[in-house]
Amino acid sequence: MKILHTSDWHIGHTLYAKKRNDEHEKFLCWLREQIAEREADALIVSGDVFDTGVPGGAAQRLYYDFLTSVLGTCCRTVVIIAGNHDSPGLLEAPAGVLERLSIHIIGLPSAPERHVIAMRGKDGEVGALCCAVPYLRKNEMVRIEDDAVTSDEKIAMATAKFYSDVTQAAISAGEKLPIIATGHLFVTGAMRHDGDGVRDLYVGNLGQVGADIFPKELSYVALGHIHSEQCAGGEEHIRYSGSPLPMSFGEIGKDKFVLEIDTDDGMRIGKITVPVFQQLRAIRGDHETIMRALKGIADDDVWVEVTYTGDGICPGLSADIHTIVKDGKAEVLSIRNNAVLKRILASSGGGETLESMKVQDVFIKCIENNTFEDKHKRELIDCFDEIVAALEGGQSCG
Ligand SMILES: [Mn+2]
Repeated sequence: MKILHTSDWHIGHTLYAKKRNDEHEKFLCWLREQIAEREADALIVSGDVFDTGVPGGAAQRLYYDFLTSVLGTCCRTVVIIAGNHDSPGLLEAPAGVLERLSIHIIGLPSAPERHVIAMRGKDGEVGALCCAVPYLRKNEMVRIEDDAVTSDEKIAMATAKFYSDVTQAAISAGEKLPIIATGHLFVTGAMRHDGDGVRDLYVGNLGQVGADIFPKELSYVALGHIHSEQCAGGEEHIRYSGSPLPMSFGEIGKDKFVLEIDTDDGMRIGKITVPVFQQLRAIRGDHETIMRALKGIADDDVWVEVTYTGDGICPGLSADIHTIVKDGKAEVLSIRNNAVLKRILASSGGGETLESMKVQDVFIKCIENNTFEDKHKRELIDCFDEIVAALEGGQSCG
């Protein structure tokens, strides 16, 4: 059997204020072509289908149009799990209808056997089993009454137990078939980079687990949550497909993939490079550098992020930038003036520069310069983290 693994579509995502529906439409059209050309038997989407728990009509339309288009291909099974950005309820609402079409939606954890999905090959026979495990929220997990372990350890133990139970259910359902699991979580050691839009700051939600929580009977683990393609815990068969679109300007130049797993060829894993559907460009420098770079790309169909790093405050920066690009195709989505922020930092003392600090550190510095009680400081920092997470996701928490 040939299975395609993808995740973190984030349909409905915006880059600054720019909607990305065109890119998603192109990606889904391309994905459908890949399914047909490669004669894939199954498709697994490992969470974060939508960017928010309340996706708009256009975003949902893209999703359902895609599912409809897949029905006309050789792909006989589609498995979709909810990620931390998805509303499990919204995703599962049409599950009954979609199941009739062999499109399986798993939003919430339930009885282990309900997570086992048969995937059929071209001959119509079951060729592999999928243990479809969605993003697991702490409050949905088994309570472990043991004060000797921390809350994070309890979540990791409950997660491991859930994977073990579902894998056992698969083993009893069909002997000797390859078993493929899904997951939407952070496996220890996974690589991230700034601004990749991955929320890992959720208070009261799943933190991280070791790759050793996945039972050894699993032939492949199709993971979502991390936006760059990589294997987890050094295991080739435990993999993140990564998001198909760059989630921020920080990901410029990084290849994006959909993974192809062949169960008949020793679980061979192939990487299919996703085309770039929208050119992005980040420009940093002083006034002259920025103007020169913008002049060079003004007529290109490109979205630009500008960061001014010169010494002067440069009050006319925005106006100058808009004059240069106003008649071209290039669109400047963001202008950040670091000089203004540098001044604020300098006035608060200390030798830090903005470049060397994380967003959260800057906020903590502001908090420290005020007289708050400790417990209020903690609350404010938590709230701030939540806002940052929401902004990185492009929407409010959901
Ligand atoms: Mn994601």
